[in-house]
Amino acid sequence: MADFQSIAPRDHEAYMRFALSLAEKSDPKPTNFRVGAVLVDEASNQILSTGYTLELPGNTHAEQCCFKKFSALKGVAADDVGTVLPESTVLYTTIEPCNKRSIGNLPCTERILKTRSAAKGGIKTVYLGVKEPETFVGENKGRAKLEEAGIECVHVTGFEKEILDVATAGHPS
Ligand code: HJL
Ligand code: ZN
Repeated sequence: MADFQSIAPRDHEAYMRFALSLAEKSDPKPTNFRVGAVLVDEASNQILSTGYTLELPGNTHAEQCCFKKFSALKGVAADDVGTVLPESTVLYTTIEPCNKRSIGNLPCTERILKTRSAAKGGIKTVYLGVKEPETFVGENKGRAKLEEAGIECVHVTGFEKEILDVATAGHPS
């Protein structure tokens, strides 16, 4: 992704707003949330990758799309994305990473943890805009699981209503 960008280093609100603008690109569906995510190298303030729900073919999540696009860019297998992420990589996501998925899909929490077990690099901090509503899986333990494993999770406040409005567009009212 281009080096130039207008978001100031560690401007978490601006990055969250950018993630929200990505979520808006996702097709509304009653069966999932519309989420946006951005991978950033916090040391260089470079955007490494972006993603939104269902951006890539299949039943893809925003965070999953971020990882998959970055691994493709770097020419490594999707499972090995942690080996090419800088040590200072952080993830912005409008909704906290999922911990439970329909059969055959790895939860994004697992994907994030796997980046840390790679030889170098990996996600060190997750900035999230809102806790996942209990609509689909009951209480999501994604954040708790990440924190238990030593990944810092920071709630960027102030966007909850907008994030949920975007996330649930297409749900029955
Ligand atoms: C996050 C996404 C997305 C969700 N959460 N963080 N990013 N779609 O891109 C969480 C929700 C699951 C449902 C259905 N959504 O998507 O709990 O079918 O979408 O595996 O539980 O699971 P599947
Ligand atoms: Zn997910």
